[in-house]
Amino acid sequence: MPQMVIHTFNPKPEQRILVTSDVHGYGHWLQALLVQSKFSLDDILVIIGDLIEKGPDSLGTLRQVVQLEQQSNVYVTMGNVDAGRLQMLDGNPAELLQYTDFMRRHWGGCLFDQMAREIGVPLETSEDARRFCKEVNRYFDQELSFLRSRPTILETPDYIFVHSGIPHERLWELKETVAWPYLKTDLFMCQEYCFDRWVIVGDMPSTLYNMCRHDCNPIIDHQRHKMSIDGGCGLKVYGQLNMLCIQKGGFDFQYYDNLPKAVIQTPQQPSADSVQVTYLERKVALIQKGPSQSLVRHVATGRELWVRNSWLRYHDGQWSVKDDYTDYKIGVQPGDVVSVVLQEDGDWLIKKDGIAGWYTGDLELA
Ligand SMILES: [Mn+2]
Repeated sequence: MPQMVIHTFNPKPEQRILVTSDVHGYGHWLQALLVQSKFSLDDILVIIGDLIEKGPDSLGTLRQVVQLEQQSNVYVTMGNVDAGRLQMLDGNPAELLQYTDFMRRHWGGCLFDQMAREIGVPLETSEDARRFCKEVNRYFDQELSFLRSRPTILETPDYIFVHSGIPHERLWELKETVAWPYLKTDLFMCQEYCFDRWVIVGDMPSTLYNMCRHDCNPIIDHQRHKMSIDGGCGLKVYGQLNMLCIQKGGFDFQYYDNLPKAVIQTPQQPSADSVQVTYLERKVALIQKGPSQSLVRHVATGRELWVRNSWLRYHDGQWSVKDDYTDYKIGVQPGDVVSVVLQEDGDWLIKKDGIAGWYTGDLELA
């Protein structure tokens, strides 16, 4: 069980603090975002956990961050996924094998898969898995020691950085407890506690809090002093890697995604009202089936929306959406440069300023 560890640092007054989280194997996005935000030795960089899994290169990303962290101005905390993989290496090899197999089928691979290939150990049988667990610590000592030594919490006089959340600010009471509740907590932004210092978390894509549309931008709660910055990098087709910039007590942010860019040709007014259904509460009731879209009622909220039929699933007498869905129509002007997420029945799902929605006009791919 990972133990709660707190590290402290003191930024200089006026020093810029850049904060990102949940890189999930997208090291090349992190690199692009560091260039985009002009990160230098004058700044501080904080990465709030979940470096690996789901993206294309977990091992490469881990190594990239190991290198980066050798700079004295870079701080990296533990994420639940990072901690989960470390626990698997110390646990039952059969479980590790089962997990690797699952990740190969659903995500095209994982950290263990990459590591096994690099050592040249197959990872197919329980005998292989036992051998892998023995060899892996020796071969990947630098990477795994780095991951094992990540703190749970980073604190400064004004900020607390933690992967998923904390129940209150009395950090001394949390010391030497099990770290799990702070690496994985439910809906931290909905929890009532108000903090004096700002608490900044990742872990859950911020869009999952939004009832109306796909919004990947950080959520800033000025009343409770907390902020959720996970842009859904690697987890959402419309996701992005967010970089929060803290300077002189103010907040600003940038993001990176590598979606194709396009120029808007036709103006479109935004929807006055819209609904987002996410995988957290995906059940819907069918009201009216149409040829390409159907009218449904979202079971959790009672709100009605039209859903494209290709997003609808029927299983065991229950309708649901296969993935996050919104009926939001995005507001755009000719000349706007947008990211193109996907095309469906001649309509586009596009993203502008971190918010994704449907567009029925013409666009020109850049
Ligand atoms: Mn996480």
